[in-house]
Amino acid sequence: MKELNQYIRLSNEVRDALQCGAPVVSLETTIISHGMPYPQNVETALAVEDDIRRRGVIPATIGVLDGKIAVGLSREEIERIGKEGLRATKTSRRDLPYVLAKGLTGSMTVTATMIASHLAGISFFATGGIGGVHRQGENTMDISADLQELSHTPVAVICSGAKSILDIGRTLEYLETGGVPVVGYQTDEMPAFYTRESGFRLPMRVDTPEEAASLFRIARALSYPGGMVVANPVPPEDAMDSETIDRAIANALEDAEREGITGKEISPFLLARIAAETEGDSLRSNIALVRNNARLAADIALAYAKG
Ligand code: PSU
Ligand code: MN
Repeated sequence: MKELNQYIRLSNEVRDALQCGAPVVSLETTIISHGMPYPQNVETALAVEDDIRRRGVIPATIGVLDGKIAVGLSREEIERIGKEGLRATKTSRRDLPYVLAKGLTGSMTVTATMIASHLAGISFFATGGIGGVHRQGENTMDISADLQELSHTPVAVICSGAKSILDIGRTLEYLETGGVPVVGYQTDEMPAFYTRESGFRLPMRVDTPEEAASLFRIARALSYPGGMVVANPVPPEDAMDSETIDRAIANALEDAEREGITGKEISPFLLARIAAETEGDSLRSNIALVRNNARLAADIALAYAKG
């Protein structure tokens, strides 16, 4: 392990890869602790790492352990965060100094993973979906810090859009205001995580990893401070039926309202309800899309490294 400073360490494998300019893809841990149940969460995290390695790219799963950000978790460390589950502190930008100061076990959101990736020198990050503007967000002001981070931190996030537990239209408006390119991968539409369609068209599309890499390269050349979203729809065979998922989401939102769930608890609550109601179909779809995003992120990182 190499310490970048007192609060962040890189695994030897990640450090060596970055030192010689080899492609690296980062991965978040909130999806492990809060997004999926044990043991599927750990199995998925390890499968995703394998998917990336098989393409000759180094994976860097990122979390907070014992008061340090660890970039490149070992299998045992992934297992530890997976077993902690909801007991791990879901860590976004505002939480990070506190979690480090208290020596807590923290799982990192998209926001926190972007921060750590950038500190380490990693440009590509694969996950399932980003946070966004919540439904009723115009009243509650519940807008994920992920959206602000995307306009501040130069990391490309390869994901399947945002879940329709969120207000996808307002999420796209917010990203536009923040100057964040949101580019469809082989699609003209923003995907809605479990489904390939959301009804919201995207003004940008790329069809190859090379094109995605060139967009990122140009944004760097223009000194853009922020990152970008590469929106990669779930493979057709793993997509959910939109009626089934819409019904599950509507029921989950009602439950959340009735039980008074708000703030950082809302997304994990909705995810668990949806998985229960769809009897695991949503979990299967979730696993498939994350692995698909990891493979695409690896291909983009490879294309970027070739220059
Ligand atoms: N969306 C998902 N699964 C997740 C998350 C989002 O489909 O696990 C996690 C990600 O870590 C994301 C975070 O960064 O939730 C957003 O949380 P909030 O809305 O509290 O910012
Ligand atoms: Mn929130």
